[in-house]
Amino acid sequence: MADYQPHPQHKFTFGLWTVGNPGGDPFGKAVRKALSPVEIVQLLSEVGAWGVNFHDNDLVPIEATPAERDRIVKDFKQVLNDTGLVVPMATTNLFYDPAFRDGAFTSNDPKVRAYALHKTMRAMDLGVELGAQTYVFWGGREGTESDAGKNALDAGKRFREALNFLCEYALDNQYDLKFALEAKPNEPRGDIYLPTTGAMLGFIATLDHPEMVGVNPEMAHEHMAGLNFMHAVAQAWDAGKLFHIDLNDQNYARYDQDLRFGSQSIKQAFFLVKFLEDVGYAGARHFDAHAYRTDNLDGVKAFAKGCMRTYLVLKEKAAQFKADPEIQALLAQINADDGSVAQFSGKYSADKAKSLKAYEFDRVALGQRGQPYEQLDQLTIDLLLGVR
Ligand code: DIG
Ligand code: MN
Ligand code: MN
Repeated sequence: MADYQPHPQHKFTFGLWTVGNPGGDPFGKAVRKALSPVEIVQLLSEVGAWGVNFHDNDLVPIEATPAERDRIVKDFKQVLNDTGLVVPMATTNLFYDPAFRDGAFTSNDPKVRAYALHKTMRAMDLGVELGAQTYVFWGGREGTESDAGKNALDAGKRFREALNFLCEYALDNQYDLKFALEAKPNEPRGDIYLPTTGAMLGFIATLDHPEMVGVNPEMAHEHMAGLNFMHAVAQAWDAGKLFHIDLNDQNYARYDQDLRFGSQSIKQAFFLVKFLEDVGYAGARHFDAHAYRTDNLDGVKAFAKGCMRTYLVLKEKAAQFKADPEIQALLAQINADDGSVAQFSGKYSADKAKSLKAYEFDRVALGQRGQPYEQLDQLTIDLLLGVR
């Protein structure tokens, strides 16, 4: 039995805004003292995280003077040095300030669109200065509450123009940065453009530098859209675009809950961890989540430890699944192939099509082949419940 203790090789990361979340919500004010970035890094070091991520204004307040910025960055670098934590990812807050209330890159106001580029370039500089190699774009305000006022085609063109510009900025400055686009279907009321990971994958293909751009799927956001998170991640992986991942948990079809990883949808979390471990995903396991509003600082630490512990428990369950003889025997039976149609697989040829069209199938027999999924799924449940 493993000890489920996090180690750097697990690459567990948290954003400053996650364990630093003071517990405010749309219907209640903060319940916990605000922690400084230095205090947050010290907390993450204490619980065993490998890295810390940030939005520009999580670290440097939007009103900070250049001198204040420099001091904050200096103190942050010092605590990173003291604790050994790294900064794998950075991102821009293009959603909190009122300037972005009609969007940032997709705003109808060209001055806001220009300001969003200005702010993002400076935030990229900060992220690179602190070692980030992945840059996330989450368009929290890139959407509409009424489609009367914004042309969806213009919005897509504006977003594309902004990303093309920023890819060129990264190239021009020899930044070793990969961009990761994060989808979300809606905010409390509005509809966000490019609402799912699948939509983002389609959009990336329209960019000038698609090779620089991937996705940052988030479990809560795909669940909000009623989707299977592991399937979205598998599509991203298949496309070579899984550049980052946001792990948390979420009831289906609810507003973004950003719950502790594995606290709600244990089976979905298992199949996600199994997928990442099966394919050898080597990126950061980023927990974009926060503690219950009911908890104080000890609860925040328990939250962070719980995210990592559950990942490691499920990683062990995935290894048990692979080693379980009964499960593996069922999988062999399920995937049995008598080779009788092997000549039809693979690339097209006119001869292949001709002989396949002429081939005599026993359709009735095809329909009589059942699959033992009930038995297999119960074995999976037994595994997850710890009775196997
Ligand atoms: C919301 O899930 C978004 C923001 O927290 C942030 O921009 C991004 C980074 O993971 N996730
Ligand atoms: Mn979220
Ligand atoms: Mn996220």
